[in-house]
Parts: sequence; C-alpha cells; structure tokens
Amino acid sequence: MSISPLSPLEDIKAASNFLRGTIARELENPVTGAIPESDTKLLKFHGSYMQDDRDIREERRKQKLEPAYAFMVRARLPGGVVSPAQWLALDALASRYATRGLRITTRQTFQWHGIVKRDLRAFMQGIRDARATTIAACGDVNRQVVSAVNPHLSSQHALVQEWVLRLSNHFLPRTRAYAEIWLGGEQVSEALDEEPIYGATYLPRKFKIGIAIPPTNDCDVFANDLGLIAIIEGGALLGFNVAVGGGMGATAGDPTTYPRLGSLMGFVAPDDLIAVAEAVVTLQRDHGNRQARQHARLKYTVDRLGVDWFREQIQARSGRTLHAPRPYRFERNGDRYGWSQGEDGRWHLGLYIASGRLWDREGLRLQTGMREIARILKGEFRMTCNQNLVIANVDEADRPAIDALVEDYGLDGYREQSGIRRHHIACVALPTCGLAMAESERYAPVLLAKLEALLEKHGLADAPILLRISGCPNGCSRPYLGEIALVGRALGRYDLRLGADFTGERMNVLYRENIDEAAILSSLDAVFEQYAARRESGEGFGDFLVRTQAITAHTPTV
Ligand code: SRM
Ligand code: SF4
Repeated sequence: MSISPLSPLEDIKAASNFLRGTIARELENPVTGAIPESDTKLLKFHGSYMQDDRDIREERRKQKLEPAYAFMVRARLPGGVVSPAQWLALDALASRYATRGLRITTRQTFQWHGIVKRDLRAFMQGIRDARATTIAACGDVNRQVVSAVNPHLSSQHALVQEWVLRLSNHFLPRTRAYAEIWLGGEQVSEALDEEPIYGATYLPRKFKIGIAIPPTNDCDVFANDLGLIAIIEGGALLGFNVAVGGGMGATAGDPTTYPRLGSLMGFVAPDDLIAVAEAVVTLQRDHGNRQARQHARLKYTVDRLGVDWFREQIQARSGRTLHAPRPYRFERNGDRYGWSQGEDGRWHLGLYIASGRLWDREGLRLQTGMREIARILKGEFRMTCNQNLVIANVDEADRPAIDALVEDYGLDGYREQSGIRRHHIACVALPTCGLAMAESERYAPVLLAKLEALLEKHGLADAPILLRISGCPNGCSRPYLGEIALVGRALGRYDLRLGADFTGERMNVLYRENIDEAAILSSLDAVFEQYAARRESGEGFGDFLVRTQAITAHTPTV
C-alpha cells in the first residue's frame, strides 16, 4: 500500500527552524513588496497574511506591475478584552500604517489591512508597545481563545476570562523566532528552541478554542475545535462541558469536506481543564491528517477515529475522567445592545458595528469616535464574536459623556436597527481576502436594505433573524449556523442556506444553490410570507422552517 506524501506545508514547517524560514532576510529585500511563498506560510504563525488588493489586480497585471502586495495583521487579544490605553495604541497603528481602519473579527480581535512590507516590523513593535502580540493569531496552532461577553454577568465573565487567559498562555508557541524577527531579539541557535506541546512541525492545521456561558451562545461554541460550556451555579464555576471537533470550513465542490458541530464528550472540573485541553491538542498533533490539508482539522480526525475512541484517548492521555455532561440550556445567540447593568452596579454599553469595521469614511467617523471614547473610558472594551463591541465597566457618573460621544460620532445606530441587522455577520471577503469568490462585507449593507424592505412588507421588521454572509465556503462568518446564510460561489452568486436555530446548536441546510440576488430575494420573500402567516408565538425563523418542513433539518453537505 502506498503512503501519501506529507503536505508540502509539513516540509516547510519542518525546515523552518521553529518558524523562522527566511522571513527576517526577505523583509529587507527592497526589490519586491512580497515575500517568498514558503515564508508567507510561516508568516501566518506570526499573525500576518500576505495579500494583494484584488480591486486593482487586473489593472496592475495589464500595466505589467506586480500585484499591490500588502499585509494583513491579526492581533491575539484573548477573550477580546482591550484596555483604553491599548485601544489608543492599536488605533494609532491603524492610522499610521493600515489602509482600512480597525476591523473587529468574528473571533473578537482586531485585524489591520494594507500594511506594506517595509512597515511590517515597525507595526509589530507597535503591537508589542501596546502590550499585545500577534503570535499564533493565525497558523497551525491554537489561536485566539474566544469567550462570551454577556454584559449582564460581569462576575461570570471574570471567572471565565481567567480560564481564557490560562488556555491562551498554555498553548502559546515557545519559539523565540517571533522576538528575533520582529522585536530585535537576539538570534539563538536551533538547539535552544523547543516546542514542548507542539513539536517542531506544530499542529496539522489551525486549532480553535471557545468558551460559552449559558444561556447565551454568542461565541458559537460548537464551531470550535474545542468548545467549552461553562457550568456556573450560585456564582461558582463548577467546570466545563467539553465539546470536540467543531469547525465550519468546507471546500466548494468537495463533499469530503464539511462543516461540523463539536461532539459533547463530557464534563471536567476547572482543575482538570488544562490537562484535558492539552490531551485534545496533542491527540490532534499526533493523529491529525498531515497529508491532505483539506482533511487536517480536528473534526476529520474525530470522525475518522470515532467519538468514543477520542473520548477514551482524552482520558488516557490526561489521566482525568470525563464525567457525564452537566445540564445546560442555550436560549440565544447574538449580542445585546444598549446599556445594561452588571450585578456589581457597573454599566456596559453594547454597540453595533457593521461587519466590525471601524473606519472613517463616507461621512462616518466611527474610528475617531471610538478613539474619543477610549480617551475618557475608565473601564475596558470587549469585542464580541459577532464583530460588535461592548464598552464595559463604566461608572454611572460617566455614562452621559460616553452617550454624547456615541451620538456625536454616529455609533448609536443600534437604537434603530431592524431585527436582522442586529444579528448579522459578514466576513471580510473582497478586496483583501485572497480566497473570496464573492463580496461579503461590502455587499452586506446593500443586501440588508433589500431584506429589510421585504421583512417590513411582511410585518417582520423586528424579527431577530441570524443572517450570516461569507464570500466563500470557508465559512469565516460561521454561515452554517445562520438561520439565513449566503455562501459565495462566484461574483454576485451565492448558495442560500436556511434553517439553523437561534442558539448555535443546529446547522442550516442548502436551500438554493449558486443563485443571484433576484433569486435570493424571491426565495426569501416566499418564506418570509409563510413565516409571517404561520409562525407560533415566539417561534424563531429557523425553527419555523424546520417545523413546517419548508426545509429538512439534517447534517448538510456542502
Ligand atoms: Fe477565516 C481563511 C478571515 C474567522 C475559517 N479567514 C481566512 C483568511 C485568512 C484568508 C486566507 O487564508 O487567505 C481570511 C482573511 C481575510 C481578510 O482579508 O482579512 C479570513 N476568518 C477571517 C475573519 C477576519 C473573518 C471576519 O470577517 O471577521 C475572522 C478572523 C478570526 C480571528 O480573529 O481569528 C475569521 N475563519 C473564521 C471562522 C470563524 C470562527 O473561527 O469562529 C472560521 C470558521 C471556523 C473554523 O475555523 O472552522 C474560519 N478562514 C477559515 C478557513 C476554513 C478553515 C477550514 O477548516 O477549512 C480558511 C481557509 C483555510 O484555513 O484554508 C480561512
Ligand atoms: Fe475570505 Fe472566504 Fe473567509 Fe470570507 S469566508 S474571509 S471570503 S476565506
């Protein structure tokens, strides 16, 4: 039997000397705005992607110019928590080096776009000066750990944030390459570097951890490789239900790739969490597919080896018992907007940020407005997994000044949003994403206006419907968990998927394949009409579609 060769990326990692490659040298090469392809793969582990502006790609090709290369940088900000001082520093970096403002991602951190090669090192040093990092924000490692930001429950947030930080730190790569390449660290020999958890070739693929606090599933916990559901009773954190093998990505036209929800494996006490998480990560390190990257995520490892095998192996490796999962109930997804008071009396303001983009343009000064708020805020910012923002821990006395800035800078849109606008996510897509097949972030406002008109016509303007738009099947807006989802197939064409629930526990199904806007709107017009006429009191849109068999709830293939 012939054994498939390792994926080329495995060789690149193995030969990289713990993620160094030739990045440091290539940054100095003035002849091109790019770096070699093998270095672009390693650069991801440092938190950056090489991209080019796709809006002008063709024009530059005609002019025989190299593509307009620039770099996207993603920060690692565990749990999405940012202090006002950090905000100001990270915002200043956006103004100085980036071209598209600050972008809050679906994993509650910042991305910057359009940084040119000669500025990249200074940019990374700026991130360090903001007491942040970009290491392992991307790459085949554990990335940003996400969690719930429910502003009503500040004490629960604090309990969970402690574990977010512990997990995040535990799985940080130990290589000194990052300090060396970006921060002027002294060069050390390979022999001095080691990766006790990952080993020299790291994981077969990216790995993601999320923690939800019921009854809100605002981080789509089952979309994570390792999803943790915090079980809190009487103000005490009893432990976590552990779900393994979630992931959203799929490849168009390849039915062997698919989105999957994490499988609930059991319950662990807080003291056992790190050992159990490490067992999951190292099982994936040792058993994940290193031949075919499209099958390398943990979800395929779990499906190949079986949920029961995986559960036994977690226990054997960690030396901890996975007890029966504790009861929990999710009631909602999405973010809460406006002011709410925590049990400690402090206030939290949830703001809607369209597709997470804070960028001064077209008469809106959202980036400047947030900067002004950061200048006076004594609390902290928390980014959400729905690309929104919470201004957290505000004194009663400080609310009027924040309200005034929110109003002055047009950040108060949340007050009049329709139900669907309040609950939408759109991935970045064009022009920066190299994998985009269709528009997403730039299309969202156009589509939303048309959907709102339809919903209004059927008396559904306030209906809270989860809408997810992705520019390709990779699923960065977690579209398979949208009650309505558009997944880009080509410019102006999308798969329309319907019927996820409102709590992130059931995926949608393919309803119409590769259709244009007119067909999307007419399909939705018909189902909205049915929903308006026949829904039961309090029944969510996705649940209605399943109950009335307008669609069939099953595990979809893409
Ligand atoms: Fe993603 C690749 C943007 C969350 C699944 N994602 C990309 C890249 C880096 C394109 C690339 O590889 O060249 C995109 C950069 C676009 C740009 O110009 O900025 C990109 N992903 C994003 C962000 C910024 C979307 C957003 O609009 O906010 C999110 C950044 C998260 C973060 O801060 O870490 C983002 N990506 C996600 C999520 C959602 C999540 O994790 O909750 C998913 C689905 C969950 C999952 O991982 O299964 C996701 N991104 C992917 C995939 C498919 C992975 C797979 O298993 O098949 C790719 C492509 C890949 O890895 O090969 C991808
Ligand atoms: Fe790019 Fe596709 Fe992710 Fe959208 S879903 S950001 S188009 S990779």
